[in-house]
Amino acid sequence: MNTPHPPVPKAELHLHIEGTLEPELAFALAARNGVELPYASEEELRRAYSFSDLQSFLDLYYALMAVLRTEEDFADLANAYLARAKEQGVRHAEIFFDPQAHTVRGVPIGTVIEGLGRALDAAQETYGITTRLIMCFLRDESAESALETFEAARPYLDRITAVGLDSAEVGNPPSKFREVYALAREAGLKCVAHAGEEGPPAYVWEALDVLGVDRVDHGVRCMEDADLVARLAAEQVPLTVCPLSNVRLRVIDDLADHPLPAMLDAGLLVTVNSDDPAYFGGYAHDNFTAVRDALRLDEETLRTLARNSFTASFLDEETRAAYL
Ligand code: ES4
Ligand code: ZN
Repeated sequence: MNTPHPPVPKAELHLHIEGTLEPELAFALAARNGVELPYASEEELRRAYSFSDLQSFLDLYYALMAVLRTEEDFADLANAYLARAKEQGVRHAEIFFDPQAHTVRGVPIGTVIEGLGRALDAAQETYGITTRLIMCFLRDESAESALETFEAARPYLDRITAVGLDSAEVGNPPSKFREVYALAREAGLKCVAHAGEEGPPAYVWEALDVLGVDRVDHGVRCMEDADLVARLAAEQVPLTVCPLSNVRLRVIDDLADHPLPAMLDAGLLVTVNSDDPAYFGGYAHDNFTAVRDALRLDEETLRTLARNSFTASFLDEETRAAYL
């Protein structure tokens, strides 16, 4: 296809690797591993991608992971993502993974990290993409389970840049994970957390004040609290906003009503990301294009968003400067 405007170079900072599992790869891995999927075809599976809220998505997201079993599966998953990311202008990707979603099925954490690591180690050479890994705790699991997961990951911490917090937000506030975040910080890791997606502004405050996060994932509901917006703007805490995700999970009714422009106007350090692109209808550049069209963003705003993505990254200063 002829591309008159190549996608702007950008960093992807909010991307669940399990959320890049496309139906085609899901069926291929199911066949390879002898796993039965409750869908007759890729088309039938795609028809299930109609979500009413975060939980309805998570149910399918966790169910499809049954096909991920071996190191090779995780390497294939990450390579498929990186190939698409390259086409979308992604030069740097900070990638979430959910170890508990795999260990609960009997897949060792080492299999997950070594498999993803194998693909990521080759990414610079193969795709021209630098990468980081962010290990997420499932907030609807217990604090003890998060602590056990962190201890199981200790031998692999040299492969991990940050810890994160995801899954069902409401009823599972950041403060539940105070202890494991303190351990992660002691071990020299950066900290991020999903907050203010479906949950209230109070959860964003907790992510900042109790967990000490370096970035907030989503954070769109901060706009309901002027004091919180002032704090986030003053400290230039990055927010990794995921526009197509917000629409598909009904966090926002319509992309044309997305608070992204208001967030930029408020002086927030906002980035645009794809979250679970296989499920939400688009990768990084698709999200840029969608907000450009729905919100009539000009070229300068798009350049600001691309620049913010590198500014908000966990790259070392020298590498970041080379991108900016
Ligand atoms: C997620 Cl969109 C979203 N929100 C919270 N947790 C998640 N895990 C994967 N996608
Ligand atoms: Zn997410």
